[in-house]
Amino acid sequence: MNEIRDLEQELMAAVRAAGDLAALEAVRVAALGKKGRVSELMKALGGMSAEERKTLGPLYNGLKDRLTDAITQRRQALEAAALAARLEAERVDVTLPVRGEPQGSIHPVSQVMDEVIEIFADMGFSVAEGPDIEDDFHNFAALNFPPGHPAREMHDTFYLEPNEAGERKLLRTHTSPVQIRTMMKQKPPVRIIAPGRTYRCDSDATHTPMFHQVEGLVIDRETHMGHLKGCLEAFARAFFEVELVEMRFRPSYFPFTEPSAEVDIGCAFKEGEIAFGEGDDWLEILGCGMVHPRVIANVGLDPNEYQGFAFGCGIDRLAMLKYGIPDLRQFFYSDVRWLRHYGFSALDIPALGQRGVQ
Ligand code: 2NM
Repeated sequence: MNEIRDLEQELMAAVRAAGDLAALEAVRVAALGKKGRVSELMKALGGMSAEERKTLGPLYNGLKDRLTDAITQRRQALEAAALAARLEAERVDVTLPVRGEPQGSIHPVSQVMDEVIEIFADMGFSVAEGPDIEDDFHNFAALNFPPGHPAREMHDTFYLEPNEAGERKLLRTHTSPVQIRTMMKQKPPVRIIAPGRTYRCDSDATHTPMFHQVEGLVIDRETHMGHLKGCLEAFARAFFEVELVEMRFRPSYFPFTEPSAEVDIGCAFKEGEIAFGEGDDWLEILGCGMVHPRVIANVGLDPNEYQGFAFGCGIDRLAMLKYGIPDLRQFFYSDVRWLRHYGFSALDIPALGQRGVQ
């Protein structure tokens, strides 16, 4: 009897002393495994007299049950402790900033591009893109530039070396070739804007050889100048964030539109600042017109069936106007002090939430 009690005390002490799950498992196997000490005792019952079995059986069974309970409890305690230790070790302070103070900023040209895209996306336009290196057909011929038109000449267009066939590729001088490509592969209705880089061999205080444009195009069966005016007015109100924008459509000329117009918005200059919307002055913001029937035909559509409008404006100029940046050339100096002053936070989502297209 004493031996059983001593064995129980010894095994219980071993259970309590087990410092981790592996040690506890070793204790369990040594006591209750196939060849464990308690299992061996149980096996020995078989060779005993009925009398002995009657007294020792319940004692062994009691020992086995209490030991099993003790091991289970110890295992749960060790598992809980292991989990707590892991949680402590892997603790994340969710209040810590991910990268400390944000570094760098969004360039005003990128900011304005995002704003313009968002406004037209709200009106159902999608964004189209095309190559910066173009051919004469997409950049000029399809757009109804007559041979010998001044814009084709060397001083305006950057030409690449001619290939064996004598064809010269060029850097696109506007994003209109994207419109041509879109009309040639997509059945009307077409409603796209094409933002991107454009290139002209021109450099002074108000021109850089690379600049940014966004052009828009709508082609459908009955699209007319009323749609054009409504669309541009909605854009101007959203972009300049004013309820009322006076607009003036001045007759103009582009080879690819007929009629063509340049668009001014009302403004006032006071104390060195511009107020957009109304006033005594006008600011030119974009060019536009109804797509020339010859352009429609050049992309393989029937001009008697389809018509539409297009517009184009310089992003750099829009950015200068909206954010009061005096010199265009500063855009391209990559001066971090300038960017710190004029740049935008990456989290500064285009501020059009409240005043978007209505
Ligand atoms: C402008 C002004 C007016 C224009 C026209 C086209 C196309 F491909 F449909 F013919 N794309 N962009 C356009 C029209 C561009 O920029 C001042």
